[in-house]
Amino acid sequence: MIFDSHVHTRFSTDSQMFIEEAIAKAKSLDIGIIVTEHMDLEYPQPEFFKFNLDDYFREYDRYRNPRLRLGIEMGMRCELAEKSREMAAQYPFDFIIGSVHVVDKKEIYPEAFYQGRSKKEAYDRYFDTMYACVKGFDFVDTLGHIDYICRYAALEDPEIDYVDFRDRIDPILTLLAERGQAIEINSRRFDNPRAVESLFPIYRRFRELGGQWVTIGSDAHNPSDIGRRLDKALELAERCQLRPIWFDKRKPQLMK
Ligand code: HSO
Ligand code: ZN
Ligand code: ZN
Ligand code: ZN
Repeated sequence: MIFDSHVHTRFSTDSQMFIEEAIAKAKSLDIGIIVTEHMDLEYPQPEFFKFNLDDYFREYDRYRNPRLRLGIEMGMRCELAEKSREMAAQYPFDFIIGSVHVVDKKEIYPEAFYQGRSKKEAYDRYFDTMYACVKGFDFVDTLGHIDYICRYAALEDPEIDYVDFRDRIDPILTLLAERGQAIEINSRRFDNPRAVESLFPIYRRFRELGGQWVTIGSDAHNPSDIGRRLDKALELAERCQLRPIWFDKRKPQLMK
């Protein structure tokens, strides 16, 4: 079965989706989903991207079944690694995504982050931060959306050209591969064929460096995005000979 392993419902402060809506949509597509609510500790706006984990498991436990698993998307900051590790151990997550949303205490949005920096400077800083985070967050199951920075960059060409950043990307991929961690293929930008093509050399390199596993997620914040463009993500995995997996009780499960 295909799993959409990146879905945000109402415990995420930026989603209004009811879990029942997510379940209905997944059922209509005949796919499984993993709910992965946002938890960004010490976010620049402290009230954003947090939720109560006791409430989460109390309210959603009854929806848990073989096609619906409960996870989390942790915003990674290297100084939060130990606190995050404890959180991961304290709750019965099926799956943990580690994502970089914040660099140098700033959201990676044009106004906050670029400030006169060139694309090369800004993206280098993003990847250096990602490497430091991946080092500390050795317990996460997958690295979320490596191309997150492309979403909001106010650049004519926001894509990551692998050859321009290989010295920074390779250490990240090597570390994940060595530890047997997965990397996510996030399909959110996959309506744009340029986005898919520019990511191809990165995932192919992951395979070359010994990486084996990918998780697949739409990053849906509303029902209509659930499962969207997962076919393109699966196609990319196939081209790179990476195996799509999902997680149950923190254990990798082969898709199909
Ligand atoms: N809502 C965006 C940005 C975000 N920032 C998440 C922090 N956490 C990603 O879905
Ligand atoms: Zn979000
Ligand atoms: Zn994210
Ligand atoms: Zn997300």
